[in-house]
Amino acid sequence: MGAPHVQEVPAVTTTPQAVRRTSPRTRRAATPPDPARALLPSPEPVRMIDDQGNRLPERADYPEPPADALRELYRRMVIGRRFDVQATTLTKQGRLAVYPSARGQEACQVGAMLAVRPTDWVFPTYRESMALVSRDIDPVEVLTLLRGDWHCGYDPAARRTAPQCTPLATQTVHAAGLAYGEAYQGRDTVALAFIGDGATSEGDFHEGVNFAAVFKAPVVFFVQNNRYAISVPLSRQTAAPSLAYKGVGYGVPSEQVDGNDPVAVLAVLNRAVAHARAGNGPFLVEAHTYRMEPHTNADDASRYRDGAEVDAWRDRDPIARLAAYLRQLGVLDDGTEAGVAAEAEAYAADLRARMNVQPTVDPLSLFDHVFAEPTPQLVEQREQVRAELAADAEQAEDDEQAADARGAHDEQGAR
Ligand SMILES: Cc1ncc(C[n+]2csc(CCOP(=O)(O)OP(=O)(O)O)c2C)c(N)n1
Repeated sequence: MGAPHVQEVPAVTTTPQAVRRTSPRTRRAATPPDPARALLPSPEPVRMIDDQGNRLPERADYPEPPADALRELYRRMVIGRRFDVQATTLTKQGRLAVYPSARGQEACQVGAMLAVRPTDWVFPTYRESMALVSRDIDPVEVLTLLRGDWHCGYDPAARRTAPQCTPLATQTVHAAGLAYGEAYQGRDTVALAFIGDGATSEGDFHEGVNFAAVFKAPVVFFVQNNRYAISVPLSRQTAAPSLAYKGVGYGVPSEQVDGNDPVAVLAVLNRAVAHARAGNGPFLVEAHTYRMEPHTNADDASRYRDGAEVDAWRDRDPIARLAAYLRQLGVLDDGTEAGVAAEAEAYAADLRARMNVQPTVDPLSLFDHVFAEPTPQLVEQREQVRAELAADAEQAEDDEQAADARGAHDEQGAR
């Protein structure tokens, strides 16, 4: 998809002095500053365009990303959605074992990838296939795990992208550790960890955030609150007014953003990444969004939510909102929109063609790369599988010879 645009923005200053807006009178009163104030998210999710794509009043704290970055965001969101639809179709054709769709979450998935540098590390969950293709990872490599062929289809070290994590929240601990290590070695790498609303109830999430805060690890914890953890609604997940408060408790500056407003998502994440890169420690962002599709192709979402709710979110579609705004800016017209749509179709056609080729996989490779030093149990299991495969192959050869012999006999009889 071409090189992602990287925008440099100032870091968030979290010193109490910087956030205190005091009149001369209150300054004289010398009220001790409240350090917690600097950590608090905005009372309402940050929005920069409304549901119809009209610009809202500018905010001094979040500079709007430049128009070329927004156009690139749009292009990648359109391709990302087409990829997502194609992947869902591949499950129906038996080409993918399972696919968790990110439809409706395009602003978050793609915005996050435009906010980080190629040298930063990304820690995705099973939901982030769209984000990974937006990071220019080959879509077939991205889907290798979900096809069940291999632990991970891309090289995590080369792509600076951890394998997609299915155990909830474990990636937050990995991100904290990696970010700490990078900073310790004097590098300005940022780690961005994706996390779902449900997974913020997991112990690992809290341990990861706490570790990053205490050791000032440059991590951006990016919570995509898509309102459901499979069938469990947000109301059963937290009583907090925003998941962003979960960062505040650990001393992490936090923000909440309209996750279907692509302009705001990119602006907020740009700032969060700049904050972490500048050595100020972690930052937590909660994006309010919605999972338009079932949890995976194996789920029936109509059993726990009604169609009216889904329809209401359809009206806040992030791609339509951004397209409307870009038209107002004068950087999108019918021609460019058609060009992007054609590019997305070609992308899906190429993915389809390559996913329709049956892969050849060595069953014994299942045991590779699980541990640097395989455990005795793994060595034993590997040997067991090897022996079974060898016995199967021998049996198949015997069967073939017997069939040949029968064939030759029948032929003689017929003469
Ligand atoms: C430790 C652990 N517990 C339970 C599960 C089963 N599980 C898979 S996805 C999921 C829901 C997660 O919801 P959320 O964190 O909101 O992310 P989303 O799927 O909505 O992106 C659960 C409970 C798991 N994968 N790992």
